[in-house]
Amino acid sequence: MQIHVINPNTTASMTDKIGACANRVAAESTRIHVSQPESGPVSIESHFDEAISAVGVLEEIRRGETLAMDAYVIACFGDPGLLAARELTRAPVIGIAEAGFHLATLISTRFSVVTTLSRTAIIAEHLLDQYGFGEHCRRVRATDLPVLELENPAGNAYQALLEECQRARDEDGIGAIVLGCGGMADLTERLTHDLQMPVIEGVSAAIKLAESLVSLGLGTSKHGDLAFPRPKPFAGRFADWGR
Ligand code: 5HY
Repeated sequence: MQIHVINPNTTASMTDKIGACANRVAAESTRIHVSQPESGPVSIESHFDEAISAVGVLEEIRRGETLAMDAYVIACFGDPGLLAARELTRAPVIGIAEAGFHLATLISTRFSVVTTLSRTAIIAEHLLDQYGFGEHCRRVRATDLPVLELENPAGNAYQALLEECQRARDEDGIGAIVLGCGGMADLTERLTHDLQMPVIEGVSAAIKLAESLVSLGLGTSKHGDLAFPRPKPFAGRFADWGR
């Protein structure tokens, strides 16, 4: 089984970290391909960043389709371009936010999300409502860490994240925590140990969900809104995207 993991931002160290996490949890028979768009923001921290990164995600899906991938993972907590990506393939496409939410509701009645900047918390709240998990999530908390602070080994990102998770554990009446950034993929075990509470990060969750769907022969439905886009000419820089 071949799974294409896409880091929608253009920071290679974060792409490597996400790839290492995916390889750590993937089944023996699963082959992980990891990539990032050639163009786009080094980190995704706003609606604007998301909109631009979504085009990069679609470029990577189009490339993956030429390599016959069995599934795709969008490894940014805003799940940028998720539905558009599903239109381009029969393979399952899993966003790490949606995957994290699904697993959290399987092991806890209520969970909280701990993410990066407070300005991106609203994006997670929109996704919770869009996916129908609003009732299950008690709170989306922000550490106000810029995304790339997670790439700074000398920084105090871990301590800031741990303290916000401790507040969530002690104040929100929850049974689990979902980490709100692909760049937190390598912190799960340590946080789980230090918090003594289930901590879920989306990259691992998405890999296991993708493997389950593929092994069940389930892919993106082509009936209804996720059918392939209707063929039409595209102008300008997207001219070769026309079908
Ligand atoms: C992410 N940004 O997972 C999101 C996190 C966020 O570049 N990778 C990013 O803050 O929404």
